[in-house]
Amino acid sequence: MRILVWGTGSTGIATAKEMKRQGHEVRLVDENIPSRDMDIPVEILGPKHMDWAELVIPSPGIPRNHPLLAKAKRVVSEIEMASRLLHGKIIGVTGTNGKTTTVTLIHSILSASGNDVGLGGNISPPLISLAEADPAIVVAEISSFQLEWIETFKPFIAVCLNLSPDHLDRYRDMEEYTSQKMRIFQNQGKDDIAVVNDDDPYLKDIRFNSITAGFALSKGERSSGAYLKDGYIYFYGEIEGKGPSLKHTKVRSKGLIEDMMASALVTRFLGVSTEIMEKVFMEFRGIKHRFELVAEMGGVRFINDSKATNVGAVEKALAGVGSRVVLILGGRDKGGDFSSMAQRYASAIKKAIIIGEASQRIKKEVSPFVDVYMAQGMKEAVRQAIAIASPGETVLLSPGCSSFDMFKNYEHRGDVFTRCVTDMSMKKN
Ligand code: UMA
Repeated sequence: MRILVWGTGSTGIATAKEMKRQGHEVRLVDENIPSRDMDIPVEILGPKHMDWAELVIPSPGIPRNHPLLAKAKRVVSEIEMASRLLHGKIIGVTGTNGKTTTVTLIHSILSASGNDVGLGGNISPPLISLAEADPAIVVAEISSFQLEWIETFKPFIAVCLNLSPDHLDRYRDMEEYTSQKMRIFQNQGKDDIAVVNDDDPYLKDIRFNSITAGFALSKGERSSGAYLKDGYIYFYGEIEGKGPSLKHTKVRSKGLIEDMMASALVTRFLGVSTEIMEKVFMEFRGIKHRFELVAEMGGVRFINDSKATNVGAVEKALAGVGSRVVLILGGRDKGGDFSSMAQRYASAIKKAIIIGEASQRIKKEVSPFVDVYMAQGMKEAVRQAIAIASPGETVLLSPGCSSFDMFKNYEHRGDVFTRCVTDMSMKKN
């Protein structure tokens, strides 16, 4: 088949390689000239490519309404192609926040219990790069972008962790964003399993054709599920029993508890013992750039939550922090509502230090409720935060925006924050 692979990021490269390995005629295109050396020839995309291609596989970053996609004969996403090549069971995890933590936990629990298990998707590497190894179980982090062009993609267990406004620069409104996310369940049959967060207002009333399991802080009304009691996860329904303790985990936040409940529920369905789950939870130290404790200086904790690229994630971080906070936020606007967040957490936020392209809008929304300082960049933001924070308080980078106005990506933003904190702490000592 003549396949056009669009995008020279990690998805495009992995897809082009796999499609060639499968014997297809492949052309790799991009609208921009790649800034690094490529081992596959790249062409600059034009309308002629759409005439040539029988199938187009766009990378997740290409907007669905791109005018050139309208000229394609057929479009499918990379995860669709990957799922056709993978023969093992797919566990797909989506949601606005906590996806990476949850897939990491599920993968660790399944590995610790001796399964042949692969990990990929939005977390990287792209799902399609697992096709060659073809593990017995694949744990896949799935974004709404990746779900846009699926046809038959069907996880055996599909999870939606939560929904809050995100990517509103790409989707018309929350309804459109939600409907893309719900596509993870659309091809599931009655023997498949849907796992949802019953404490989430967008998810609690959703019903599916598949076996549906809910997780929530208290016992729900689904046919099966998980809840929290006396520091333990309990399961009910066909998987009933006492689950792992969460009393001795090293990191704690509301979001992490939910991620652990979802991971426990998924792995319980796969028959993993409580002891293995508990061991993995106890040893878990958090993931880089996701509520990561990077330093403690003069009684002040510094947390790098650079992956919080939407306001829902900022709220989750604030809910879990457990102290007053000097909050560094801002970047490229993704259309979130900073005003409700600031109102809700006004007493917890000592000062909001705002950086980046969206700073004027954020200032307007936040300043009626909390004190604001406008910083020129990360260095100034960290310097101010150190000057403002008192012992027992936390400096939290949780931007609620994407990073592309000032940084290469959220990892780069988190690294710059961490470096500024470390440099300034060294100067202080
Ligand atoms: N491009 C165009 N035209 C466009 C837009 C982009 O030609 O209109 C080209 C760019 O020039 C570039 C390429 O497309 O060469 C980039 O494609 P991409 O942004 O999809 O980059 P990948 O490296 O393939 O990364 C993607 C995911 N990126 C996005 O969803 C934006 C990565 O998620 C994911 O890790 C990777 O695939 C592997 O699966 C990142 C992300 O931000 C981390 N995801 C969002 C999130 O988590 O909120 C959904």
